[in-house]
Parts: sequence; structure tokens; C-alpha cells
Amino acid sequence: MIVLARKKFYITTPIYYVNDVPHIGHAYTTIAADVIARWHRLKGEDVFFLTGTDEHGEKIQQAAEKAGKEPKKFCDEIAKKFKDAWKILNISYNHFIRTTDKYHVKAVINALQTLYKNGYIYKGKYQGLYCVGCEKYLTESELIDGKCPLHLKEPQFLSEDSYFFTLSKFHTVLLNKIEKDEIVIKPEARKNEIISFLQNNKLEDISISRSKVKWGIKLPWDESHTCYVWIDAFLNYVTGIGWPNKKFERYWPADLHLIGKDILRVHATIWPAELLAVGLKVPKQIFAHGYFTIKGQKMSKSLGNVVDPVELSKKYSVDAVRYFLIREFPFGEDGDFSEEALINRINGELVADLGNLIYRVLTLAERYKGRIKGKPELDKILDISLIDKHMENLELQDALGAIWEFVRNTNKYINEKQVWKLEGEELSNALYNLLEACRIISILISPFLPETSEKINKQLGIKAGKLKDCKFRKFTGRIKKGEYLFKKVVKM
Ligand code: ME8
Repeated sequence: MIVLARKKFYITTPIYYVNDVPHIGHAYTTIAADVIARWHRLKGEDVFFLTGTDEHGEKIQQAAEKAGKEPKKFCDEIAKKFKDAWKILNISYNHFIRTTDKYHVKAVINALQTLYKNGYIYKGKYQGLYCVGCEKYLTESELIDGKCPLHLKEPQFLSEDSYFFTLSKFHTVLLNKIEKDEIVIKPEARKNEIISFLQNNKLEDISISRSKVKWGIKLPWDESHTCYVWIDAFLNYVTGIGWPNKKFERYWPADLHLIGKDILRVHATIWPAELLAVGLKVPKQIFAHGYFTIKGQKMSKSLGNVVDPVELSKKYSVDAVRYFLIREFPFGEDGDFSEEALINRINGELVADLGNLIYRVLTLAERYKGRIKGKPELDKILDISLIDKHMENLELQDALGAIWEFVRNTNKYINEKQVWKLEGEELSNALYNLLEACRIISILISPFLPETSEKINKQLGIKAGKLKDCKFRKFTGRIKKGEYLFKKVVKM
């Protein structure tokens, strides 16, 4: 007998800086990654989903000083806040990496040693404008009115001895790999941006050490310098699955690095170059989603408009927040967040479409005392391969849209058939179709709305299914109607 190995799927999120608590932007990437990871599990794949926190460097050192705390203790506290938030938001990561974890630090030292030994590092002097918010040197042309366009602060002029990584050596190979889709960059427009950047600019060597920053991993050959935080941080994607231990080969290269557009350029240049220099394969795919604003404004502490995903979930339910974030914004494009839009989705789609459907079907089914059997009819309006295609193309909004089409059409079926007026075989047949549709809907929504899917399964008296179970077959559940799935939000 030939036993085929299960297909693997390795997905990562950025590791978030612990200078501040998680906000809705972090939650967006992490929820999207969770939805994708759960979808691949539903397909029976061997999924590894990695997330975590980025804890070294000047930005964190300064934040700890400001809070009057020793850096490690400060990191412990904030990293816990990320873990707690992901627990509340039902994030099914396989591992949460912290760059202060001992195994990571050890592996980074190992990688630095390899880079040094392989001749990719040399000593020089760095002079330039450094933005602590970005944790990187900026060129004059990147500044707007002398300020970093992202952090709206003037960068500091720094001049220091530094070790350099020979990024320039990788210019041509990176451009080739991106053009040939050996590293797939999505969406297409972002790929073109990177290609045009590489065609119009020569990659320069980058400084990878700081002598003035104490909070970081020391360079093994010169302990008076600490490692540049990005060089350390990128390696999480391999150390988080065990590198340099050989077991990491099960999952590497990553199938998908999911990130925001703000950090695409470094992911498309420094990261693959670092991998090549260490002698590892490059990732298969990087997807950069858009950024969202809050009621048209940039989210910032000073504007006081930072949205806390945990608070939002407490107010409206976790699944409502998950649903909204995926359904509202085309994945890859920028979007604008507002609570009004969230409420509209809850009332118009979760309550009116899904909640209503489950309640109506279970009410009708509970009333019926006979055996439920019939012939599939609703299967004609369900296209699983289309939903899967959207998921594979990372068109998350469209996938959820296609599932919702089925929810709406199932509701329509009740109205058109006037199921409440049917009797005997006709009623049994309609209920069979409706219950099977609800069972399949529960499977399809499970990556997006895991809690709701569990509630539906309980009411239908069935176990959680896989994607292969999304076919109309015999209905074998034991129905027990429960509460409404969602509550209508009354606008004040
Ligand atoms: O950049 N809209 O960490 P970070 C959408 N530590 N997504 C947003 C967002 C917004 N307004 N704001 C943040 C770092 N994000 C590094 C990464 S990886 C090796 C190191 C999300 O805490 C989005 O995913 O600044 C973005 O890329 C990420 O948070 C930046 O998180």
C-alpha cells in the first residue's frame, strides 16, 4: 500500500513589535492568516501557522525605558497581551515565537556566524538618517518635509562604526526570482512596484549592527555590537519551525508570508537575500495586504483613534469582528474602518441572513416528527470549487461572498417553497435539503466564524466536518434548537 504524505502548508504573520499593545491592524493580518490556516486544515493539509513578537532593538529599548521597566520584563508583559488577544480572537496558531526565546537567539547567532564566515559581512562606517519608528535608515528622497512619512518624526542623524551585509550582491538574483515568480509577490500591483523599484534603484549594502543599542543579540565575533533588529526578526520564520534542526525541512520554504504593505520591500529584498546568504531556500509567496484608516484618518495614539480588537470583540462578539474584517475589505487593498460599517454587516448579514436561516430551519425541523429524507436540490446552487479557488487565490472577501450567496439562496428556497405550508414527503424533502445546506454552511464558515460553526453543529447535533464532507448526503444529526446566533445591534 502506498501512503501519500499529507500536503504541508506553512503560513506566517509578521512578528509584531512589543513597543505597544495589539491593535486592529495586527488583528487584521492575524485573523486573515488564521482563516487561511483553518481553510487548509479543512482540506486535510498538514498546516503550520506561526505568529509571534519582535522584541529587540532601539524602539523596544526606548519603550521599556519610558515605561520605567527592564526590557525583558517589559517584553514579557506586552507579549502576553498579544497572546491573550489572540486567544480571545480564536487564533489557531501552532507556535508563538518571541525573538527573546533562547532557541531563537542561539539560531540567530549561528546564522550571523555563517554570514560572516561566508564573506557576506564587512566592517565600515555608517552615516545616515535613522528612523527609530521604522527601525531603519531612510534616504533623503524618502522623507516628506524632512520627516519620516510613516512616523511623522524627523529621523536622527547617526554616524557609527558598523558591520554591513552585502545586499548589493543579490540585486540581480532577487530581481530574476521575483520576475520569474520563484518568489511570488501578490497582489500583482505590489509585485510590479517591487520590480520597478529594483529596475530603477541599485540595492545597497545595509548596516546590520549597532554599537549604541544594548537591547539586542550580540554579534558573535564582536560583542560590542548588537544585531540589527530586522536581521534578527526575519529569522523567526525559520527558527519558529526548528531551524537549524533538520526538522524544519518539513515546512520550509514557507508557502505564504502574510504581511502588510508597509513591510513588503524589506520582505522582498533583505529577507530572501539573507536566506540565500545563509544557504537556505527562498519563500514561495509573499502577500502584502492593504492598510486601513479609521474613519478616514491614520490610526495613531496621538489622534486617540487606535481600535482595540479585544474591546471590539467584547462589544460585538469575536465572530462578528472576524466576519467584518474579512468581508468588508478586498484583501490586498486599503480600507477604512468604522463601527457603523461593522454594525451594518452584523444586522444585515449575520443576523438577517445566517442567524435567521439557522433559526428558521431548526424551528421547522423541530416541529416535524417524521423521518427526514429527500433528494438533493440545493446542491445545484453550491459551487465549492469556486469558493476554494477564491481561497487559493487569497480572495478572502470573494470566498466569503460566495458562501453568503449560498446562505441567501437557501433562505430564498424556504420562501419560494413556502416550506411552512408543506406537508408529508414534500416537507421531508425540503427539510432534508435545508438541514444538509446548514450542515455544509457550518463547515464552510468554520475558518471564518469558528465559534458560530460550533454553535450550529451543536444545534444540528453533528460533529465538525471537513471540506470533503461538503456534499449532500444522508442527514444524520439530532436536532436541538438553541438561541439565536447573533443579536441585532440597536444603533444609539
Ligand atoms: O513591522 N492596517 O511590526 P509592527 C492593516 N516587527 N494592517 C496593519 C496596520 C493597519 N493600519 N497597522 C499594522 C513590524 N498592521 C515588524 C515586523 S516581521 C519579520 C517584523 C499590521 O508591529 C500589518 O501586518 O509594526 C503590518 O505589516 C504589521 O501590522 C506591522 O506590525
